[in-house]
Amino acid sequence: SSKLEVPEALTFDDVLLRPKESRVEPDEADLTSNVSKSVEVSVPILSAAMDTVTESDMAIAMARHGGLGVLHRNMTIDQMVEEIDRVKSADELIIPHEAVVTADPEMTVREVDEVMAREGVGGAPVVNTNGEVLGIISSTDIRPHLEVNEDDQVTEAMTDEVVTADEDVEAREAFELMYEHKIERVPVVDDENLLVGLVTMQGILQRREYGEAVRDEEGRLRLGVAVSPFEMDRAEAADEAGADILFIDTAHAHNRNVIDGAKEIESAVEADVVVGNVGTREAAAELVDFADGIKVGIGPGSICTTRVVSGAGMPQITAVSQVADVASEHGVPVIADGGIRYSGDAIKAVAAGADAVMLGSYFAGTEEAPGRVVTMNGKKYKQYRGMGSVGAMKSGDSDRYLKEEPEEDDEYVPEGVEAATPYKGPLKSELHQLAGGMQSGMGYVGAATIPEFKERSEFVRISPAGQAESHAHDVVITDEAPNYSPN
Ligand code: RVP
Repeated sequence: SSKLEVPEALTFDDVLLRPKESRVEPDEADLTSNVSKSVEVSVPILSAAMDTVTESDMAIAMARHGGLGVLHRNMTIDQMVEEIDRVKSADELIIPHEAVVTADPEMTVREVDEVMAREGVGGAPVVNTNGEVLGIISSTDIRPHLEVNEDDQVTEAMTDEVVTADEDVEAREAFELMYEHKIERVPVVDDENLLVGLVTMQGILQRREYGEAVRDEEGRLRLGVAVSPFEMDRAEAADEAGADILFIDTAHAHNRNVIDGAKEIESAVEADVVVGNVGTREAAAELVDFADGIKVGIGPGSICTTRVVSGAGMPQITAVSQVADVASEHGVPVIADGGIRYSGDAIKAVAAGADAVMLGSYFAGTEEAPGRVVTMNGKKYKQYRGMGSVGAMKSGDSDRYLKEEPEEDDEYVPEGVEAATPYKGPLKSELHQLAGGMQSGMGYVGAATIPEFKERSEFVRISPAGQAESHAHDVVITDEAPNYSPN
């Protein structure tokens, strides 16, 4: 019957990139790409919105190293706002007024010394009750050999000719000021000399360390935040707190209610709105009119059992390619989400049409992922679980896989499992391997940029024999490579 004349759908292991003439050295390949219409990243890699993958620590590390973290939504709105604040203030050039440790002019030298020690800072603007900057005191001003009496008022020991900067100060200018005056910190003041914030040398040097960091117009790290299509207050709170992209986070976005909710959110917020997940052309066609990005993946995730439990899904290379066919015509970026085990999978996803990739299991074992390290049989692991697993559904108000909370465990119909993944150390080296492997792929295809690669790359279809040949075979591995483990 015609029902059995079925189309074929492919995934990562079914294809390889066809090598082509090249003048591109891998380390010169430029990975700059777009995650959504207005957010560009240095490396097109996102960490998944899962409660064992992305909280503020992960989001900070991802953005510092050129990618983007997407905060999960298994937390209260208040917690979410706090997490967003942590990311947004992590590398701020100007530490805002509320967060600056200040000294009161009435304080004694001893009191100020104690405050600075307690807060772990080396200096503090001296500010009167109106918020006016009277001077600045640093721990070097009050060392005993300077013959300052501990009971003196701070105003006697402080520097009162303060070097200040105004609100639109930039990093270079602040650096030069500090260099010229041999100082470590510069209060930022408004026209009336009221304290607005503080720039520190330490802060500037830290920012310099992360040359590829993904930042907003104000120089703050960028992040994405997962929201439900049915929770306007969460979406608005995330937007207000400074989320750069809201990810409408569903397991099946080709659903009328989801689309209506997503549209409503899109028109209420300033942030870009990425909608997902989908896996077909028709779904993409519904989203291109309003979405700033489309996320693809129905069942490819390592901890995902959707395809087995529901019988529905779409192998990821075909899913990405179908969605990208439609989205690219409308200039809407596509994110390939789930199923990526190796850097080669990531760059295959880009060849299929993705502008960026999202990974869960790859990052769940890193130091920056939430959760603690456990040891089993002498090996270190971290917990990793699907957001549709019983554990994740129970611990949050997540409605991605669930509308109403059951009372008994066995009433859940999960679409994910709870697992453990080898502990991997800091994110930085994982990201380095992933990005480096993607650049190698670009080298084999002869493409210097992501858009060029999407255009130039071609697939060959491979057999199970070809697949076996691809992996290390007929040997016993003696020294594990940092970017490869069989299975
Ligand atoms: P992976 O990188 O293969 O571990 O996949 C991560 C992705 O899996 C997530 O970004 C999400 O789209 C999907 N996911 C998360 N939870 C579940 C589930 O419980 N089924 N699936």
